Amino acid sequence: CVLTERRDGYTVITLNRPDKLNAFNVEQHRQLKAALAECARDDDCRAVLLTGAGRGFCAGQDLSDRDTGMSGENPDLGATIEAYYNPLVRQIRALEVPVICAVNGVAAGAGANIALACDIVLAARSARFIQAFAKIALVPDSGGTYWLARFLGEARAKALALTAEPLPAEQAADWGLIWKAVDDADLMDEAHGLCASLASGPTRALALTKQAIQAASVNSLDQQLDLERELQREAGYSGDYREGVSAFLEKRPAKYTGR
Ligand code: LHQ
Repeated sequence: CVLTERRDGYTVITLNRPDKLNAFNVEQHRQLKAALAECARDDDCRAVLLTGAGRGFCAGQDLSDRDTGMSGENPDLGATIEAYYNPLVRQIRALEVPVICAVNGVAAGAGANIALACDIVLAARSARFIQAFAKIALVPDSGGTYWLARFLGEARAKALALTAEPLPAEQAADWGLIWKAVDDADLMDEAHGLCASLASGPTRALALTKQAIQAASVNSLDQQLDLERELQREAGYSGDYREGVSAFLEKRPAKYTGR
């Protein structure tokens, strides 16, 4: 239920349970985790493109799946989250290559929040983001309360989470929740173009940049300045930095190897 495809420099991961709008069962969690781990191991994978098959991106937890440990008299949903969703969000944030999400259709519940965990989110204009949790008497998870509060501020975060109203892609982009909304027909071309371009970029510097921006939300300015100094030190030792400066001075395009 997860397809992976190697392209030149990047890997495409497609959630593939289209009849269920790619809702997560245990197997889809297992396969996605393995696919992301393989991307982390593979030096030739310098970006990841995450998307969904069919008309939806992901409808969150498969509410009909018994194996996820979420049904029965007193289900421990905390255990489900600890076993599957939290590790997935952490895995995406820790991956040392950019993760691009192409939200091809509805993204609901944990499906919306896993998209928001990715580094750059493009969405088809017809796509909607739904914090569906309140509809089934649950709390936003997979970082939902963190992304919403941080990207949108409390006013919009609370309204979206408490009402579970769908947020159209265009508005999500206008509000700064995602990078951009793209015409449906152009979504995948644009996402592939972005991945190809990032995959031929200075991968190490991009990883350090991702790390720094993620740290910014909890650091003071002083801590962040110190972190930037250390990461810049590391970037400065890279072959790609030498190449970047040489290419600039020689007025030619840089040829980055990711090292
Ligand atoms: C589904 C689902 C689905 C199963 C569509 N499950 N079949 C973490 C840990 C522990 C516990 C619980 O949760 C979590 C995290 C979460 O993600 S909780 C939130 C779970 N997700 C939802 O509540 C969203 C449920 N889905 C919907 O509200 C709608 O399907 C949306 C708004 C996403 C799309 O609506 P439509 O475009 O009208 O499509 P549809 O409802 O007709 O769905 C198409 C099919 O997919 C349908 O099956 P059927 O056999 O009737 O064609 C749905 O039953 C199935 N499906 N989401 N989450």
